[in-house]
Amino acid sequence: YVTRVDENALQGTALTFMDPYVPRVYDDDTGKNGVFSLTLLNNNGTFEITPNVAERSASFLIRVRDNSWLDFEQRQSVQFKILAQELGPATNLSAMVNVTVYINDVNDNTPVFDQPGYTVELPENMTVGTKVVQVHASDLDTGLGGKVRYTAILGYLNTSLNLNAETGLITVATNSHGFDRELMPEYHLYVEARDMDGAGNRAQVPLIIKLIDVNDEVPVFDKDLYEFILATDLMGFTTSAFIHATDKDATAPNNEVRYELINGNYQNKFVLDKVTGELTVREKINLRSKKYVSQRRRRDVDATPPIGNEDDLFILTARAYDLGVPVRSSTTSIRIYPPESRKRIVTFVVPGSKLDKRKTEETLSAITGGKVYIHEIRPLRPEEPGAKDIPNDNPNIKERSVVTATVLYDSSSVVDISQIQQRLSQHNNSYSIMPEDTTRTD
Ligand SMILES: [Ca+2]
Ligand SMILES: [Ca+2]
Ligand SMILES: [Ca+2]
Ligand SMILES: [Ca+2]
Repeated sequence: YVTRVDENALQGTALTFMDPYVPRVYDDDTGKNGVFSLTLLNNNGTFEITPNVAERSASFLIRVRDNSWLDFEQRQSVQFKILAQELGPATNLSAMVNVTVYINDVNDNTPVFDQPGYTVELPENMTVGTKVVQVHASDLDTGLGGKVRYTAILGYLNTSLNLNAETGLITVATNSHGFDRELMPEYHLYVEARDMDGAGNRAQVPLIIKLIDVNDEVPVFDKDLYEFILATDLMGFTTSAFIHATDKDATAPNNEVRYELINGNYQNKFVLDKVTGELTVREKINLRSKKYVSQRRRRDVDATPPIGNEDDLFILTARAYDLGVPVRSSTTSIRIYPPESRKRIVTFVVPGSKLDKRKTEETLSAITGGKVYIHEIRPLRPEEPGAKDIPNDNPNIKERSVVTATVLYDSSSVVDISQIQQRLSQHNNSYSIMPEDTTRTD
């Protein structure tokens, strides 16, 4: 007898025998001599036969009793015998027949990846085409049930990766992939494989991409401009004088910051601590010598003394650099004012949109009686508080600007009202004291 059964066939599944196999047994004896039993030999309890006892003639039925042997991946067939044994007291004749049951393969295995997980290390600045990893999964089933395709990458930034469905090769899909060591040290994704050529059973495996920090962040100073005032003894400052920059890189030495003065420190009057960023005075500052030097530098400038003591102002440029490769750096300005200075950050609302920075500084200096250093000039937005405070009935005033400046007062501030009055009288409106541009100034 020969037949086929699906693997994993459930208990009770009957074997069907097709022509020429007729599931029938008979014994031509009559009476008790025609009574016989039917048993299965050597099938490990996989099948059972009914009836167990018959007389003269019977159709038999073989059913699955225990399907643990019906695993195509273990064996392709089960072979056993049927024994028909007479039971009469005076006779002991028997017959045996071979049965071969071939097992049909069923797609009962999911693909299995070669590794429980894939972990790779890549630099955060990897570029398009960079190989991430090649995954592989196999499937025990035969035919289409064992044909594996790699069908998906799942998880955050999965669209930044390409997956070859045939080979399992994963590459970086774009230069702007978004993997950033400063945002996350590692990214957890999954790779999916399916049998039936991509339409069947699914399997997933973790893919962990660990990013290696690259020196792609520049140290950035907390401020564009640092201002310090010399103490009266000219040996230090009125406050501790630190500059500070932050480097967002994730690891050292890419985020280790050092400081240096790169401009303005004539005669090495100032010392900048390389590590802490603290600015100190090397030895007592001689202001007159600085005046002398700067007067010599600009002796062709007009003889009128500037308002305040501009000559006593030191302007340094400092650089913050990291210890990564390649080195990245940025700069900031440091202004050091003479002793007795009183400085205020003041925001002025000024008519006009194209202000001349130097002339505006002069005008604001005349009005405030201090020395004005402009940081920023920008247009006044209509919704800003200051926008409402200026009357709109003057047809000449269409645009206004916001000027942010440091106003520096030394021990003797002078406001010359007559100078302001003179500017007012030269023009019929009060706003014309501001020099809007070179053609309309004064
Ligand atoms: Ca199978
Ligand atoms: Ca399969
Ligand atoms: Ca860096
Ligand atoms: Ca980095």
